[in-house]
Amino acid sequence: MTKPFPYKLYLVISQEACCGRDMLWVAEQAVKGGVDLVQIREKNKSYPDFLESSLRLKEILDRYRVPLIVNDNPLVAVNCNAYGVHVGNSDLPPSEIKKKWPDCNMTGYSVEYLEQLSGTEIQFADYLGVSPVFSTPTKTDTVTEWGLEGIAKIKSITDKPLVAIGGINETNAQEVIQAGADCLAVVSAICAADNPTIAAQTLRNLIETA
Ligand code: TZP
Ligand code: MG
Repeated sequence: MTKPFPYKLYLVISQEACCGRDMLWVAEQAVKGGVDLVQIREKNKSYPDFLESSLRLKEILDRYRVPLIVNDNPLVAVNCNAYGVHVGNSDLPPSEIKKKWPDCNMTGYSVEYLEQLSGTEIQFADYLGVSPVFSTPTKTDTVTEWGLEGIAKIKSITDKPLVAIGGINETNAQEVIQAGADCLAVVSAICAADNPTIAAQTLRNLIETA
């Protein structure tokens, strides 16, 4: 069964991606511009630091009623009362998350291989990350570069909401939506923008007029 997925612009944020600026400030500016879902993705933090950053971020997002998703770590997600968790092939699979954490509202699952679509795990995911759509310096340990054709292909196989990620910016946002993505996820297009509010507004407009 597929739950409604009303989100259009998904910010994936880490302190490192924010070019020396406070991640909490960047997140708040982005939400003011139209980001409607936020994922905290901290690959190098200890558990206590990851949890502390997540708690702080959640406090801000709660003010705007924007849900928080935690990357990789269901324990952090549970302990900061996040809305959900996002996992990939090297993490706890969605079926296990649903078993261990039945109250989890949303489990995102990265699709990196076509074979995943014939496996059993995708049925336990609430959305699929099409990862990456385009190659990106933000994440270099990627497998398939799906491209626009990849989005269309995945769309023809599953009715799960598709979140496109990887190399998405103002120049390609509309074609990614037109190819079948339900939501765009970005790191650098917002975290590295001089003005994260304007960057988010611009992307949001492009999505809505695609
Ligand atoms: N997963 C697939 S690509 C990516 C992640 C986390 C990074 C996307 O970063 P950017 O800067 O939006 O290309
Ligand atoms: Mg992961």
